[in-house]
Amino acid sequence: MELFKDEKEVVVGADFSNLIFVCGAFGLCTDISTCAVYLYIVLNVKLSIIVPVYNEKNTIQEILKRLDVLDLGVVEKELVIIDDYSTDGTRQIIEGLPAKYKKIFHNQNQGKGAAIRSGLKEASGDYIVIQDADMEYDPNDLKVMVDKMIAEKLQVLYGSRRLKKENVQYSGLLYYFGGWLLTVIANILYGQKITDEPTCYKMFQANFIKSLPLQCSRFEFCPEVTALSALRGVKITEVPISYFPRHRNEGKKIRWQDEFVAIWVLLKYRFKKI
Ligand SMILES: Nc1nc2c(ncn2[C@@H]2O[C@H](COP(=O)(O)OP(=O)(O)O)[C@@H](O)[C@H]2O)c(=O)[nH]1
Ligand SMILES: [Mg+2]
Repeated sequence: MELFKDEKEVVVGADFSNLIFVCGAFGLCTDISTCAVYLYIVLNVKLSIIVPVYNEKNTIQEILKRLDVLDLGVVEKELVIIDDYSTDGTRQIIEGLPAKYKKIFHNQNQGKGAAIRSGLKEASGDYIVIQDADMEYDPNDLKVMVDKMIAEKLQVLYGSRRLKKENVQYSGLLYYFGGWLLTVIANILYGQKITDEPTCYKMFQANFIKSLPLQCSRFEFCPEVTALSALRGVKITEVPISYFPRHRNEGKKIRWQDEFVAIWVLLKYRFKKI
């Protein structure tokens, strides 16, 4: 009975998409007890958004504002911010944030992958996604992603920049070609059918990603998590997402050398015993 009381409150106070979601839940149920269990699951889901940050004083406040107003409906959200020893004033901004954010401070710069691994230890959500501290991605896409994760009981879901035809801008030809090449290599080596391997928006069931033996420290988080997921038998699903690329002079830190590291990581895991 408690469940139905909760459900009523959610429907009354929810936006239209929540209503559809909850009605969808009813539609899937064959009997009242399955329905109660389904609703219980949906109403207790939390998404942890891990934000690795390094020297992003121009964008950190704006991206956090966008994440604050992001409405995930019945899904609760948790923000885990990792400052990777920023030296441009970003650290002081993060120190001054209210306690509702989970904050982690590295005492030396270790790289995006190391920051994500620190974030994973603190994340308490059922689902986990990575959000860069720049403005290249639109947090509103996270709602579509988490709803799909739940509805289709996925373990891994990538947001693909290539699947959205309106995304015509790229940070540069090298970035575009580099991303394409990594995608092709991942598909060939791991039998995937994805269109955007190095996307930042990678969402996981928390238990799944926490069980992976991640070792990355820098940008090789992406190829490592793709390789390890595939080796666990996951066929990665994608949804189209928006993309607003930034350039080197706007703070983009990934460099062409990182492309070779990423290729090496994809090759290494394919032929390594883990
Ligand atoms: N923790 C941490 N994050 C980093 C580091 N370098 C870059 N980042 C973060 O990683 C994200 C992505 O960086 P970016 O240069 O835009 O490369 P992208 O992966 O192509 O988007 C941003 O949020 C950066 O602040 C680093 O050394 N440590
Ligand atoms: Mg970025």
